[in-house]
Formats: sequence, structure tokens, C-alpha cells
Amino acid sequence: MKPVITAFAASPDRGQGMARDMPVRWAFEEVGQPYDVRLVSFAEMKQPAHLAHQPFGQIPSYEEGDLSLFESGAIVFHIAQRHAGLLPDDADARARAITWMFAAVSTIEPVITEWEVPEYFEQDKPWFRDRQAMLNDRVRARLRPLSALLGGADWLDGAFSAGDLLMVQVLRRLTGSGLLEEFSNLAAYVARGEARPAYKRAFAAQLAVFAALKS
Ligand code: GTB
Repeated sequence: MKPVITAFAASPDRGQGMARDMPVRWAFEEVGQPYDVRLVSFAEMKQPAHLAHQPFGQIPSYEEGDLSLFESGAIVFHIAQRHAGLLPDDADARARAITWMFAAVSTIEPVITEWEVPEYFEQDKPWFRDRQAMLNDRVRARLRPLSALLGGADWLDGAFSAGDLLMVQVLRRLTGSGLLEEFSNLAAYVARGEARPAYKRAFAAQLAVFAALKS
């Protein structure tokens, strides 16, 4: 049975792969699991039919038979547990890869999400510049140790894992800001992730949704 995920019918990022269906699509592509997508509008996301799968009225959700999941990190974890290719077999290495998954969504992502707020919503405020400078420093305080830990390695802990997948996806949101580029090994790490064939297939799939809207 093919799993079904939900994604934006009209993503505000105009097909840039920033919405949270992107890591799920990428994980499916890495493990070679075909999937279907149910596109939902903002209004549909708030309706009972969708809330039954995603209680906060967001995307993505995941359905496979009777199993219904939400939270992109948890869905990627589920895919990685069910299929070979995203988590090492060795128990300790697997635990470390899972640790990186959590680091991506609970240590790195929150400062990036916070950093995005003034850019999108507070540019007209008199304190915009001061707040932006403070949030830039908070992001740097997370990127600095991450950069030191990665060093000259390709991936965070040995072979590419679900930890790298989530970390690259989170860091992508800083691309072009100048912040990621201050840490050249992290910029190269993101570029390495984006060069993976599975990433490219996932990106193309979500971009096709946006392209179809225009035609
Ligand atoms: N923690 C949840 C997860 O990881 O699954 C967060 C899910 C989430 O934030 N979903 C967003 C959503 O459904 C879409 S991805 N929002 C609608 C709502 O809350 O009503 C966040 C997102 C949206 C838009 C852009 N963008 O335009 O660049 C990037 C990311």
C-alpha cells in the first residue's frame, strides 16, 4: 500500500521546497518508497477531515492503512525505521543518527524559525534592525558549534543519514542570507545534500505542484 502524504495545494514558497512536505518527500526518495500526495488548501487544512490526521491543521500528514502520523520529523523517522538507507544498522551509530534528527528539529530549527519572523512580518517596526541583529547572533551561536563538529566531513556522523536529511533541510532556509555562507563547510554541506539524486527528485515533485498552478 502506497503511503499518502498531504502538502500545500498552493505553497507560499512558490515551489522552493521550504515547506515541511519536502523532507518527507526526500526521505521517500532516499529509500525508494513510492508515495501519493493529497494537496490541501489552507481552508481544507482547518476542516475536520484533515484535522483527524494533523490536529494542528498543518501539512504534512502521513497515512498508511490505519496508521496516521503528523510532524515531519516523526514521519521521516518512521520512514527511516521501516526502510533501509537512512539509519545505520549498528545500534550506537543509529542512536547517534537519531540524536542528529532531534538536534535538527529541536536545537537548530527553532532559532531559524524565530530568525525568519522579523524578515517576514516586522520590517516596518522601529526596532526591526536591532531585533534582526540579535536573532542573527542567536543563529550564529548554533551554527558555530555545528560547523566545528562537521569539520571537513561530508556528513555529521559517517554515512548520510536521516539526521543529515533533516539538518540540511533546516539549514536550507538560511541559504542566501549570508549567515550560512559565514560557515563555508555548512554551505558546502547543504549543497552536498541538495546534489543528492533523491533530493532532486523530491524537489522536482513539489515544484511540479507549483508549476501546474501557473499553467
Ligand atoms: N512541526 C511541524 C512539522 O514539522 O510537521 C510544522 C508543520 C508546519 O509548520 N506546517 C506549515 C503549515 O501547514 C507548512 S511548512 N502551515 C499552515 C498553517 O499553520 O496554517 C512551514 C512553511 C510554510 C511556508 C514556507 N514558505 O513559504 O517559505 C516555509 C515553511
